[in-house]
Amino acid sequence: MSRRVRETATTPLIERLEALQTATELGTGRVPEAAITRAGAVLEQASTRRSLSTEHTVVGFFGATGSGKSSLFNAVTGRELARAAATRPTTSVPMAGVWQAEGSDDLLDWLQIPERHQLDEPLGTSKTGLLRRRSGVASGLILVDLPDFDSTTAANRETAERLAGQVDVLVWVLDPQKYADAAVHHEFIRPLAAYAGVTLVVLNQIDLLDSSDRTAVIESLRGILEADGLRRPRVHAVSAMTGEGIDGLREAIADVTVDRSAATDRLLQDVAAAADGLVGTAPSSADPEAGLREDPAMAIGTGLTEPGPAEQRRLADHLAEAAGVEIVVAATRTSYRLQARARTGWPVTRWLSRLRPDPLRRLNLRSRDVNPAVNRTSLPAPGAAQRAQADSAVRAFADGASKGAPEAWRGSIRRAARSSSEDLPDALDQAIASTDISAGRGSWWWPIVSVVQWAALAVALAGAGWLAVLAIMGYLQFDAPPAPRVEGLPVPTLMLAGGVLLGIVLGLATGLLSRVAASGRARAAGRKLKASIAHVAQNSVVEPVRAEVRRFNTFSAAVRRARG
Ligand SMILES: Nc1nc2c(ncn2[C@@H]2O[C@H](COP(=O)(O)OP(=O)(O)O)[C@@H](O)[C@H]2O)c(=O)[nH]1
Ligand SMILES: [Mg+2]
Repeated sequence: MSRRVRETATTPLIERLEALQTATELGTGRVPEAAITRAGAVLEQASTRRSLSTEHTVVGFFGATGSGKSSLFNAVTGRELARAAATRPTTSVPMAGVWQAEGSDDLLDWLQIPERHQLDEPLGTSKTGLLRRRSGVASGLILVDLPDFDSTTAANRETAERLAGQVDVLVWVLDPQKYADAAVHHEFIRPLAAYAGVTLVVLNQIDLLDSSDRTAVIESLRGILEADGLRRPRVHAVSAMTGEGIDGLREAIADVTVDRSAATDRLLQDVAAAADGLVGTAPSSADPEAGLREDPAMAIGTGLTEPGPAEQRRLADHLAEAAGVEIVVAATRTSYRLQARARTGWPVTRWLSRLRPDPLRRLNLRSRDVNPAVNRTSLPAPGAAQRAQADSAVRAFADGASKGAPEAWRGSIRRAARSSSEDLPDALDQAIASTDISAGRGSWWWPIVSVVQWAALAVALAGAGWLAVLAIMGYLQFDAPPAPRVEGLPVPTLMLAGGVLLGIVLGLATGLLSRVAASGRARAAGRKLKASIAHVAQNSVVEPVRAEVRRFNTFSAAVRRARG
């Protein structure tokens, strides 16, 4: 039964490890390398620890030189195994006392503890016999005496630090002289405060305190521990020398061992801390809580919203501006009007309009015979200003999309937005070149007006010719027949004046009409060009940003699950 209970009890750990795995994979290349490395180490450590023995609980004694770790080890085991000393050399190699040694070898190898003592006695005196009595089944306890955390020998410190990262239960051994030592608290207890659930605090050498001072010292220590981040810490006041309080400590150790959940609890804590590190700025092993403090809660808590149509439109508008769509639109308008005048203007003056070059042709946007797919415009190459404009539009879009995300992800979303910034100006130019803006296409009414213009000119010329013939005949003293009259006015004069007047009036009228039509053309061209630009923006900027936002959302969901 206990096995089944244990298996279901480890399921949340497996889920959270998987979540951490996912978050680590998704965060790679995004969040700081150190956090990824740390999460990777936690994943590896968890899988190793779980593959070793779940039957054993590793309890380590940590503390400063002379606090009494070795003495306490002896007192708890009831055997003089460890060398306790007032002067150096102090403990330099970790030593383990093992209850139920079977199956513990690999675990001890992994912990790199060479010195092992098999202990068959129930934990403590036969009177207490706690482990055996409580569990009913044999429970594995591995008690470890460690070198000093503040050892002057670097190798000793490293051993202690390494094992602080590996054991299932941390026991802080303090003494009345140094219990308030700032270095101990800041450098060791505080950074490991997240492990409060698997931490025991022992105030050793209590025999050195008058009974009247004890409560005050214990209260003071509790206050400091709370400030370290250990919530409602319980302090075991003991004396390794007199044996006072040792039974209570044994009982506390037996409790966590019988539970067999310490290993899992510790790993859950490791996973949560690693997940915190993944959303922090630059968590270091010296300050694993950096992530917690910097918590950019909102985006991690809820994920980001993918950029919507309004943001996309704004981006496209800015890019269109930077790409020179307005220039093309203006050219479309002018081009139409020039052509309209050339085709429908008063024939006598329409040649004048040919003196002005067609702006669309100058932009290389009128050559219909060139394959538009490979066509290039001759729009002025984007200058620094336009480039800056396009860049800032892309940046604004990325910043909007990443708002609330941790800095590292804001950077990665910005990078995604700029992933094709090299090719963006070209792509935009291409989009303009390949958009059909009806360049060079006339209007249905042009030929009609043209015919009328030519007819009017012909009538005027006929009138003028007629008048000329009459004038020449008069000059030569021929008797010319009088010109017919309408309403008292001579017909040839009417033809000349009427034809010229019609041509001019019609020219003015079509000028107005072509102005209106040109605006319509320009608007339509603007719409089409913006649609093309929007398409490019979609492929080069919006989609990459979307993908990265989705990646972040999956990442933050995984972090939430890993945090539990
Ligand atoms: N008075 C008193 N001295 C102790 C107690 N525990 C340890 N000591 C002494 O403190 C010194 C250092 O002890 P040791 O166990 O080597 O400390 P460690 O460096 O933390 O392993 C030794 O001289 C011990 O005899 C205690 O509870 N009371
Ligand atoms: Mg020692």
